[in-house]
Amino acid sequence: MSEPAATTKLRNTGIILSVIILLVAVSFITQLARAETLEIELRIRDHLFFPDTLVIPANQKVRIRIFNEDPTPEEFESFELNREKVIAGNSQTVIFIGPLKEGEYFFFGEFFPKTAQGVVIVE
Ligand SMILES: [Cu+2]
Repeated sequence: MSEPAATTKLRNTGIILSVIILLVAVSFITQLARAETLEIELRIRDHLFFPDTLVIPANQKVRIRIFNEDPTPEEFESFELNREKVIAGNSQTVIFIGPLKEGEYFFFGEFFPKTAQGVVIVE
């Protein structure tokens, strides 16, 4: 049994509207997520961090893209940030930190701890 053409048309319009609303909602959420995550870059060169001081805002999630420009591997390590990650020589990785309270959070390169040192200042 077929339903009247007007009912079918109404139902299709409803489905199309739902899809449009869903797409708008998804793009809105994506933009929100993008705006909330700040990205900063950190480089390792000659077993040193550049910059050695990263200033980030409190209560915000931050993506740190770490480039290891040395040919040897290094491990980003921080007890205070509770992070450790090995980065192979001449490659990059990403770590996420935060949201954090105001303060200073030290980090170092576990393979070259005497030279590779830095701090995240949250303010
Ligand atoms: Cu470690």
